[in-house]
Amino acid sequence: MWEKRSDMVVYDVEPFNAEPPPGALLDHITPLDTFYGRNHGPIPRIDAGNWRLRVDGLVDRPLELSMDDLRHRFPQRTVVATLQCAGNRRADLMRFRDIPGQQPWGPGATSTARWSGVSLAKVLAEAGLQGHAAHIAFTGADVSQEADPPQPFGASIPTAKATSEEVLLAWAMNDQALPTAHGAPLRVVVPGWIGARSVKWLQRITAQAQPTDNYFQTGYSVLPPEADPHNTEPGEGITLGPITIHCAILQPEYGAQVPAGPTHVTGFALAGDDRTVARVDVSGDGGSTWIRADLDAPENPWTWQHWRATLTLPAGGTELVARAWDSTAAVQPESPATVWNPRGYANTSWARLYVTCHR
Ligand SMILES: Nc1nc2c(c(=O)[nH]1)N[C@H]1C(S)=C(S)[C@@H](COP(=O)(O)O)O[C@H]1N2
Ligand SMILES: [Mo]
Repeated sequence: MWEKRSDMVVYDVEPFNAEPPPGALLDHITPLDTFYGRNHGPIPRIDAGNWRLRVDGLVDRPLELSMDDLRHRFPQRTVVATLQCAGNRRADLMRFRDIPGQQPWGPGATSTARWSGVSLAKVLAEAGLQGHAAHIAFTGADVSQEADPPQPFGASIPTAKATSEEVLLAWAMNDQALPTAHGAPLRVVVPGWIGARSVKWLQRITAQAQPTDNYFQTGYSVLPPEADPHNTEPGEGITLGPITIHCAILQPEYGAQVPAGPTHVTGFALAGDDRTVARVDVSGDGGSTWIRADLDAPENPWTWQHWRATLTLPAGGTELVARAWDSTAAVQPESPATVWNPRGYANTSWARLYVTCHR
């Protein structure tokens, strides 16, 4: 049903949560069978023929659109964009301090696709957004028992982002029909923002004055380190939206045995929102000395950039480290201790990984 490669790292089967091994993410575009999956409920059964998208709330002309309407009444648009879960690289936070009840994602809760559909901006324009419509809320068809109370998965983004041309209602991924696992018949893609805002199995779009009160909107927030994630005060967390600069090492993999001497190190960096990656440095000695990695040019602000470097590693155990800067010169914080938070989101700290080198 999930149609994934056999070497996925599977955290849960139902709801399905799985990431590919890091070495599978070296391609610019991630194949469909390799793309990570992140779910909070069972896949809903949707008959695409009877399915309708409702657009309502603070609009002049509420809409009900079929897939045919979407395909024929609006210009089609394709955007390459990386999708990344806010829990990406949580495992590195958990090595610093445990985070009970959360999946220990590695760097692979990140994947890139060529998404096709229509710009959300065009659909909102047809509905006629009213002046006080400050947020655009999305509701999926899957009902999550993880929510309190159980409810469909939902999210919202500010109107300024929602009316940017790159935000899509997508029905195709890598020029193929959007797989059921990734939200067919229609999903939102919010390039440069945490994956949780890219609602799958989309059913309803609502223009409103406030952010959505859906459980998952504030669920995906960074709480202060001392907060109890099961008993939070309103406004205690910082609700996540745009991704911030970070990177990951994909090769070699954590704990690998490699020959001493010149070793190729590769990874990706992702700046998020409207920024690009400007520089990546790599160290083969735990951060004492650094070299500048060779960095791919940005395709657009919302897509990862791969980088590579050759480090000369001595025999024995060593720590590989990578750190990235974005186009505003913001740089990653050094330690997981700086960014640790009770739900384990947005680990932007330097990428670190131990390898053993043999002669
Ligand atoms: N309807 C719905 N949309 C959803 C989710 C979900 O559980 N239900 N998970 C979100 C999260 S947290 C992420 S990271 C991405 C993952 O998208 P993918 O499974 O296509 O990789 O989808 C988002 N959209
Ligand atoms: Mo996510």
